Amino acid sequence: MDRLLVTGGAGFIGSNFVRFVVERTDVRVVVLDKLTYAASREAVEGLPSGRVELVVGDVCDAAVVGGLVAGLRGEGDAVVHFAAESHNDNSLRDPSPFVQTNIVGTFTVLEAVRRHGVRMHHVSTDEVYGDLELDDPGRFSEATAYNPSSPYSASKAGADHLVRAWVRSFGVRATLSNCSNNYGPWQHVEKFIPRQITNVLDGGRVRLYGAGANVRDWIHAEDHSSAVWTILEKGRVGQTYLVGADGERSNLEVVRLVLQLMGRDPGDFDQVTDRAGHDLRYAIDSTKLRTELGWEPAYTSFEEGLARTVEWYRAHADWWRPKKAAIEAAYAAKGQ
Ligand code: NAD
Ligand code: TDX
Repeated sequence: MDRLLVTGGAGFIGSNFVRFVVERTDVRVVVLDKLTYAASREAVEGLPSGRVELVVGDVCDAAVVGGLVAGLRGEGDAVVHFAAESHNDNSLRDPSPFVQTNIVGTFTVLEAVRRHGVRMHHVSTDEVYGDLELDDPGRFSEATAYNPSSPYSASKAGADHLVRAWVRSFGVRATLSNCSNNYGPWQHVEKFIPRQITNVLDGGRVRLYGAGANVRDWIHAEDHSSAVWTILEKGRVGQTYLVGADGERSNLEVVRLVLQLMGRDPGDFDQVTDRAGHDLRYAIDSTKLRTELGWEPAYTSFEEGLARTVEWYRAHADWWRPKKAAIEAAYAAKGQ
């Protein structure tokens, strides 16, 4: 690779990906990000200047996206599309920005790469497949039928369908990945793991939706980054790759582990109002990515990755604390 346009590169996973790329390669990166509430300028500043440029703009703005994509005509150039509204709970309150950014934004990127013949990688989620029963012996694979539950996951499913249609109808050179739940540095405090860690650091209470039986399949954001990089380098155009690190844990297990790692009683949490339509279980079979492209996760111990994440939040209170009070007030208003 030579030059990358990374949409949503100031968000949690996008910024981890940009850091992964500049620390390991000579690739030059342009980040296009609207800097919504979910973004962190700090996450991209501090990276080698001259290698990363931040353009503040909307991925739905065809003129801005077209202008940036027009500059990427080399064989080693690509667009990596992370930009999205990403929080399920927010999509239940107001689906509108999800439809706009996730569907219209993806359409805008597709039209630009179609016009300029540029390679694209589309970043998606395992939530497009709906959920599994707790005792289902199966996991999601590339062959699983789409069955999204929330406005967020439906908007991501719509975006995935657009990408496949643009590949087939217009010959766009795109790959797709659907990853499981990420954790790690720079994740917004609205999300499950950082919310609980920062609640403990702030002397507040840990909040579990319902009984906590819901299962998520956790992967460190750095492993998601290495998977996207592997697909950019070796993936076959038109193909979808599922990304996961065999990290299934119930929410109850995660909450108990966070409390234990932080020196608290593992039973010291509150059960709060459950999420409407709450997906029960996600689980990824990443055999295709591992066998065809030779990818392996580096974080094989969730417990160790989580312990490092706790330390990261402990050391970065200046970053998360200003966001915390408003997020907790919004959750409190919903009984969560
Ligand atoms: P995030 O909410 O932390 O970051 C999203 C970024 O996109 C932010 O920087 C935001 O400012 C930017 N953005 C939002 N709307 C925009 C717009 N209209 N124009 C330009 N930029 C805009 O999200 P994340 O958790 O880092 O997720 C990144 C991508 O990965 C998303 O596509 C998401 O669906 C996907 N994904 C996330 C997870 C997860 O566990 N978080 C798992 C699988 C896939
Ligand atoms: O306070 C909480 N208590 C709680 O029990 C919060 C915020 C969440 N939860 C539960 C809900 C979920 O079962 O924890 C689980 C994880 O919740 P989120 O962090 O909101 O993630 P999830 O809804 O699973 O979606 C995430 O993974 C897939 C990302 O936010 C998506 O962007 C990604 O596509």
